[in-house]
Formats: sequence, structure tokens, C-alpha cells
Amino acid sequence: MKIAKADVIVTCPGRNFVTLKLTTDDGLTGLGDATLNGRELAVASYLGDHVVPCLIGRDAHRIDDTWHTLYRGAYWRRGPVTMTAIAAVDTALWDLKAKAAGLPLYQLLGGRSRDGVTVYGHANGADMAETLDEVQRFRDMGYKAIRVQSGIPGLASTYGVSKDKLFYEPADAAVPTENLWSTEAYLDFMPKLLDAVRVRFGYDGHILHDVHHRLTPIEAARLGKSLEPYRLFWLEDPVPAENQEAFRILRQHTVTPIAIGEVFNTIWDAKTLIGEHLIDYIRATVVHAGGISHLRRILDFAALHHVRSGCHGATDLSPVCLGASLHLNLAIPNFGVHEYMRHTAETDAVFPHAYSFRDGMLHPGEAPGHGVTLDETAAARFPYKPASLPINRLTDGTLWHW
Ligand code: EZ4
Ligand code: CO
Repeated sequence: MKIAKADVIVTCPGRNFVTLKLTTDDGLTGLGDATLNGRELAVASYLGDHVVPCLIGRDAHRIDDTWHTLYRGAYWRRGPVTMTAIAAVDTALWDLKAKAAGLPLYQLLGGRSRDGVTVYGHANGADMAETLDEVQRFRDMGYKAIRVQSGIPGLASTYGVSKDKLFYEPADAAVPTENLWSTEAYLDFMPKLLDAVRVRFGYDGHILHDVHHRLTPIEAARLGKSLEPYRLFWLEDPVPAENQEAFRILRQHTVTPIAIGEVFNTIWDAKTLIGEHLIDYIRATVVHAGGISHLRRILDFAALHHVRSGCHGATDLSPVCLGASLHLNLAIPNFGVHEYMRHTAETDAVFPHAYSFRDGMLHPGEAPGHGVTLDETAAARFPYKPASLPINRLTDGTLWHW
């Protein structure tokens, strides 16, 4: 099973996606997601210009050797562009190996460890009343875990609140748009919001919240402490994590569980966080953390430290990433929860898939491989459109973390 052909396919069915398609000399195809939101063409170039020429003629069964060839062979290790490109190759190779075996991917990863992959959806509204109604809607759809984000009194817009409630898309313009942020307004509002959620819905059902890296350690400590009565499943990305040691401060002050890692690209981003038990859930993904092979290593290390999976599953991760991630999360011993932001009908039409949502869970399906395909004729109808993530400023104009 030699790699005969490698194509990089860029398509924009509602948003941009980059996909690597590997074809073997015996006619099998495998797909890997290579989408890095707002930086899509950098990964497409990395793959097309630097990786594809090294793949042709290689034995498609040698997944780990190929991973290390790309990781060590570049000399320049790590980084989101490099690791997303490696992830695409790795995911496509696992897809091929499982198809060659005639098995759904989870069978090669150790088999099923649970009935399905419990997912959380995103309830969000412009204000508290609308947000509470959205929580009701997600409960009605069968979600057992719900992320709650809301507009904040005094701020025109904020992360996680969308016009179209079921489909959230922050990359909204070729040149970044600007948001305004007030930590004070946010910290005053959040306990009131969570209190209202528990008053209306009680304590059955998990509630999550994403801070999107906007606080300092001591501010995050205050937030975590103030939310303790509402028993969050997790508080996500409270602080930017380049400085992993900063999470020690947070940990000293609150027992609210902490999740982080959607922007991590290797184990080195999380070694201290996991090794010192500073977090509870690791959000690294197949597409941005080096594929199935590397994410599995991160999750095994996490298991030693009582850290469970909470993989990123935003709409900018393609159905190929989601499908592959479901197989991995079905198989691992230390599963926590999985994010699920629904893709639009256009995206689903371009990426036909075997996974399905039922009773608050996603099920990867029984198709050989990861079960996600690409309709190239449909993809060709949606050409690439430049789109960037917003930036964020404090009310005095200082550039802040978006
Ligand atoms: O803002 O994936 O938890 N989910 C998130 C996402 C991220 C986007 C950035 O591309 O924080 O919505
Ligand atoms: Co997030």
C-alpha cells in the first residue's frame, strides 16, 4: 500500500476548509483535515510545497515513521502550521489503514470503551433571558451538557454569541473586525448568569463556560471561586497558557474544574499543566495537535494525571477532524466530554459522514476508516474566501486577547 497521489483541496461551503486526500497504488483514499482558522492557505502551502513531495512512494502503513519523518525532518519543530500539516497526513494514514483492514477506526485504537461520545452544545444569547431560552432549546434537543455564553451588559458584542444560534462563525471578514472588552463588566455578570441557569434548570445536566483566554490568573481565580456554587463541569481557557506555571495561582484558589488546550499543538504546550495536575480536561484536537498519533500520546499522558479529554469541536474543525476525533474518544479510557458545534447544511453536503447525533451523544458509525468523505464536485462549487478571526480591545483601546 504505497502513497501514489496526494491532493490538497481547499473549499468554502460556508467557511474555509483545507483537506488532504491521499490515494494509494491499490486505489484506496484517506482524508485528513488541515484547517487552521484564518491561516488556511499557510497550511495548504506547507502541505503542497513541502510535504506532498516527500509522501509519494512511501508505505502508507508506516504511520509513526512518517509522523517522525515530518516532525524531526523539518528541523523546525512544533507550531500550529507545521503540526496541522502533520495532523492531516497522520489522520489520512489512519483512515487508509482502517479502510485496508475493513474496520471502523476505533477498532484499531483499542475498540469501543463506551456507548457513544457525550457532546456539549453551545447555548448563547444576546442577553440573560435569551441565553436561558437557548439552554432550554439545547435541553429539548437532548443535550446532556451545555456550554453557556451570553452578551454582557454594557458590551456591544463578545466571544461566543452569534446571530444564527445553531451555527457560530467568528471568522467574519477578510481583515479582522474589532470587539471591545471589559473584564470588570464580565466578572460582575457571570455569577448572576450561572445563578439564573441553576435557578431555572436545577442541577441535572452539565453546564460549561468558555472564558476564551481573557483573564489574568488572579481574575480567573476570582471567577472560578465565585462560580463554585453552580458546579460547572468546566471553566474553559480562563488564562492564556503560554505560561503554564501561571495556572498554579488559579489552582490555589478554586475547585472549579479547568479545561484548556484548543490552541495547543504538541504535548509540550501541556506538559506542566498535566504533569502538575493544574487542569482537569485537555482540549487539544486531532487537527491542531499532530493527528490521531500525537493526540493519543497526549491523552495517555493525561490519563496518568487524572486529566480527561475535552476535545475542541468548533465549526472551523472540519467534519473530517470531528469524525476522526469521535473514533479516538470512543476508544480511550479517560474520556471526559466532546465539543459539538453543528456544521451548516452546505458543509455537511460537501463532507458526507457516517457519524450521527443521538440522545446527547455523537456516534462515529461503522463505516471503514473514520467514516468521513469529501464530495469534490460539491467542494469545487465553493471557492476559498479570505476570512480572519476578530481582534479584541479593552475599552481604553489597549489590544487584548480575543
Ligand atoms: O474560538 O475555534 O471552544 N471553542 C472555541 C472556538 C474558537 C474557534 C477559533 O477558530 O473557543 O469557537
Ligand atoms: Co474555546
